[in-house]
Amino acid sequence: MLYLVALLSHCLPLAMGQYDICKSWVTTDDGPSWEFYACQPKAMRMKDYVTVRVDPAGITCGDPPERFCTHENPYLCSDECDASNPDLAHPPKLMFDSEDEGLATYWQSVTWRRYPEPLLANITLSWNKSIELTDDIVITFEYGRPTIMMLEKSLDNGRTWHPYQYYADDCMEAFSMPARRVRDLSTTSANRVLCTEEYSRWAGSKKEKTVRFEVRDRFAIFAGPDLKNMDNLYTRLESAKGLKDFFTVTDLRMRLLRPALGGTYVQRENLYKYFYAVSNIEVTGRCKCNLHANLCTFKEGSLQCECEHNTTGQDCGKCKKNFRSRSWRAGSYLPLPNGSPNACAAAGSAFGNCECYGHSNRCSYIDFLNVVTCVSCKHNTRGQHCQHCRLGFYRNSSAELDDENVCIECNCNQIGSMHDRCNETGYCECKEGATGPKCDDCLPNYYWRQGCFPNVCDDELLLCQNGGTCYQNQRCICPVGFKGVLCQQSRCEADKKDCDGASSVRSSLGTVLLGVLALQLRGWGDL
Ligand SMILES: *[C@@H]1O[C@H](CO)[C@@H](O)[C@H](O)[C@H]1NC(C)=O
Ligand SMILES: *[C@@H]1O[C@H](CO)[C@@H](O)[C@H](O)[C@H]1NC(C)=O
Ligand SMILES: *[C@@H]1O[C@H](CO)[C@@H](O)[C@H](O)[C@H]1NC(C)=O
Ligand SMILES: *[C@@H]1O[C@H](CO)[C@@H](O)[C@H](O)[C@H]1NC(C)=O
Ligand SMILES: *[C@@H]1O[C@H](CO)[C@@H](O)[C@H](O)[C@H]1NC(C)=O
Ligand SMILES: [Ca+2]
Repeated sequence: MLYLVALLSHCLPLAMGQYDICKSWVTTDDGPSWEFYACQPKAMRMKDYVTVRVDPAGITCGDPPERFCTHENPYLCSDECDASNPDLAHPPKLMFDSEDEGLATYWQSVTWRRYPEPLLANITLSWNKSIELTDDIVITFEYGRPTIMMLEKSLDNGRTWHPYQYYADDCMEAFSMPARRVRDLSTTSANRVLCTEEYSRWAGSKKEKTVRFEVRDRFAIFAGPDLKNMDNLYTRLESAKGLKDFFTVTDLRMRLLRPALGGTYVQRENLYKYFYAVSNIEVTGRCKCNLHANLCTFKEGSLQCECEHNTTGQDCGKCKKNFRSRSWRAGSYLPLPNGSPNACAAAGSAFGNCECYGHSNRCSYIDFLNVVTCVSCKHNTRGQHCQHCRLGFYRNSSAELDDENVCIECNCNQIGSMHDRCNETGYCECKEGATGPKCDDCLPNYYWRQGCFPNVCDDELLLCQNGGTCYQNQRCICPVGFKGVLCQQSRCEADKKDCDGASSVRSSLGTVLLGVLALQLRGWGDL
């Protein structure tokens, strides 16, 4: 186990002294006891804990070995990339090493020999842990910065991705977006995703090497140019919707879309000078521990918060077992300067022994029953301990009693079911003819029309008579001269005026019986 915090804190620019202890032993009038505070780990160099993936396969240069040249020396293509020779290889890990000797080591892509097919590469960084950025992301390119690239982020370990920033020498042309600068954002737009031209223009490959995602400039909107007023930033992070999440990531992806062109158009006769080379990716941030931990350690290949306040989980995102008498809450930066720990409390610590499985924060004593009961059970629970599901909900058998998803809505079909309650496995009680767990299907020989109705006709038992045809099991379409549910009745018999005198009596005993049967079937009057 590696305690990273002390190791790295001295080299970080953003020294925020606040919120660095989770508890202290204090003496009060009632004697000594622990006092708890909102707390967070120190910022760290996150590149030390990252896993990287470069796509597509074969985009890294050197397999097979290949020559390349630089924009400064376009006709001296004597440099070589050879994956099998450690001195000439440029694997992805060289984006994260420390370059103590001052010599740049870098990942390099193949050259753009397939021009005009675009030269595309994705560099995906994953931490398997939510991280809150505390300083700029700085990507250093050797031999020139891409003319078009994009930064994306994920908050759910790479399941979904969102644009973070667009970079192009011409934002309108590349992304149909106006060019903006982070410095020009305001308090209401601090988390806007924008396109910037500041890092993509050609300035000579030695001069301007870095591409930034400006975290400090965005913080400065609230905390002032030198980040002196961190209190204001922390207040905003608590109150402005989505602002904290904007600076939180589990993964980052650089989508390299067009390499440096040396300030001019692509020269087809010399494609060996177009490629990507990244020597460093600096990501500074802290583990997100929901203000319940001040240490974050690297265990079994992943960062983990050392949770306090009787919380647990990778991000201290839940209460420990037996500490669930109120629902879990993140700690808060407010009120300043120490914030609120919002610690989890032991079952039984509040009121006698009233466990509410985390579905209620409040217990109440009912005098005439002499019981303590949970008040306002949330998450669709009910009962003295919020241990039952509300009517219309059933118990999720794969969830524990203290899970927010413990009660699932019955979701009975309003028309097909008797009521909106269901049994323990989620089955609703169906009206006649309806079936299925939610009563949204019909039994055989029934058809659905605002509920299930028995078939009037089918092609086996309930035949339409006298040459009538069965329409969708719902009615017989009768030939001229016949009517009735099963066309069993001659119009002559029913109404002598319909008769031209030439019709004969066709009704047989069988059709009369079928007619009676059909009339008795529920729903016939609807037709
Ligand atoms: C890069 O990732 C994006 C999704 O973020 C994907 O659509 C694209 O195909 C990937 N490109 C390469 C070259 O793998
Ligand atoms: C991610 O972290 C969790 C919790 O520490 C761990 O259980 C899981 O194995 C990790 N996954 C990977 C792919 O490292
Ligand atoms: C967490 O639980 C322990 C053990 O019961 C207790 O001593 C401690 O005070 C609790 N901490 C908090 C923040 O509630
Ligand atoms: C049941 O609970 C599990 C565990 O919390 C959850 O993953 C799942 O989504 C829940 N099922 C439904 C239908 O809500
Ligand atoms: C719920 O109802 C369905 C359908 O009637 C039945 O199969 C199931 O066994 C019932 N479950 C329980 C727990 O009663
Ligand atoms: Ca390097």
